[in-house]
Amino acid sequence: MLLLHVSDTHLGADKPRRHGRVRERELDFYDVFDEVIDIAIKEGVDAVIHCGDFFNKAEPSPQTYYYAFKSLRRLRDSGIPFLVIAGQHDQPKTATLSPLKLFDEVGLARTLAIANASTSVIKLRSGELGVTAIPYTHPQLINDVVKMLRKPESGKRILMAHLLLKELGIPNAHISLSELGVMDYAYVALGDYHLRYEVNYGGTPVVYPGSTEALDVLEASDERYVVLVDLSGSEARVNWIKLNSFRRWVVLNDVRSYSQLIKSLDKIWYSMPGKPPMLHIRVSKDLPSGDSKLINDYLDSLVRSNKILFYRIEVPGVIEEESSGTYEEVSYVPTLELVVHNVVGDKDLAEVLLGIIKGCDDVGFVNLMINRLVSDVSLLSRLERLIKK
Ligand SMILES: [Mn+2]
Repeated sequence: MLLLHVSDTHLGADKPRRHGRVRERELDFYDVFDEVIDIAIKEGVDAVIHCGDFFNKAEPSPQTYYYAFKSLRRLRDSGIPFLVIAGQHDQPKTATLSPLKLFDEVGLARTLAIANASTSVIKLRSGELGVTAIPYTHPQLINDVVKMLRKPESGKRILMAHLLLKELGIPNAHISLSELGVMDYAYVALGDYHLRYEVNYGGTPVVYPGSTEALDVLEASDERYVVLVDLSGSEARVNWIKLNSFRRWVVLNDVRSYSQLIKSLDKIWYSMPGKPPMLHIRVSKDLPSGDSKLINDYLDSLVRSNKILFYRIEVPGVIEEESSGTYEEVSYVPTLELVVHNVVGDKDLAEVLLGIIKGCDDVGFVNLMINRLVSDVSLLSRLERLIKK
């Protein structure tokens, strides 16, 4: 029996959000989820198990539904069930429906746990799978929930949960491995922690695959994964599968000068796989004063030529946002109208010029626009000024 374990896909997220590139960033999350589906189909798994934060928020946009639906339909058409539990991001804040329920209703997912833990035995292609499922639960309540859990009565047993283990050594952790009682299970599939983590507890593999995209530079990693779990033998076997289509971060620490930055980046371009990366640089306190502007201008040019998606400069003590003037105003798909308006910077003049450009196969219309220009002295002198610039 083969399972593909994935978590924290955060569909609909566009983090970190940057001027003008929000849509491209959002598409990254859909791309990588689609790659996960490709892997599931290629490996011929019995089921995909998703450990929560499938969506980034409990009210996904139509676009998010569209991409989620498309990917999950491919999985269903290959006869592979999708088993999912809710993370805090999938749980509605009020007593309304979780978006995951919708996928249950149309037969694209089997939601095992949204607000309450559950135990079920699921018939899969190569046998029965017993699943104990714990959705996101407040850390103060988790021990009570765990005490009430029943083990599944038949099949290979796994535990799926969206929680933070105390063993991770981070604040707001939920529970420790011994409190969770993981030894009753052949495999423990976890979600909530966005980086890869694996520990073996008394023979039971306990695994966080990590999120499929980094939502922040602090989660940046050169590699991101899904986990192929083989439950055929008496012990679970864990295989880490590297994802390819996520967007990389380039993080440069202690940048001391403009020329040093250029040199470091030149080296990086050679080895950079995949999409244009996101760039985060931390400049040194003693950066020469003129270099700051040079760096900004250079990074702006990298954004414009699509060598990077965006950049962020961290100055000691402050986080400085990427601030490229042109990109703040140009929307994701720069239309002819936007480009002309941006270049001309004068609304009336832009309209006349657009009329001429767009009407170029309609001589009458072009003449009309030229007449408007010639008959309005101020408009004509504004055009002269623009040309001289
Ligand atoms: Mn998450």
